[in-house]
Amino acid sequence: MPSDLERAMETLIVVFHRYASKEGCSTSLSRRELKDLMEKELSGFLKSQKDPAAVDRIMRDLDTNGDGEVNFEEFVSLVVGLSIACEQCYQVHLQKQQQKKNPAEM
Ligand SMILES: [Ca+2]
Repeated sequence: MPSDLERAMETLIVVFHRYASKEGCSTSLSRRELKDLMEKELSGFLKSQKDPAAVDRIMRDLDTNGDGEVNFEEFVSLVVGLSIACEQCYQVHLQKQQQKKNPAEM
């Protein structure tokens, strides 16, 4: 049985390849594949990114080797960045819960 973390890593790989295999090179995301992935898989996190230029900006930021596509390594940096932002929100959430439990200590 894979652990939660192992399953999360497997999911990252499977989701990346599901979108990367749609057109062109099957081991990297084109702009259209990246847009599709962000709209379908990150819609909750990127709700505010209605701006069409946002995809181009994210694409440019992620494409560190400058080949116009986003490979797995470049994709993972997006996931890591979002995960760090989420973890910070989670810490704030935990602190608020703590404050509710022990208001006198704060
Ligand atoms: Ca690239």
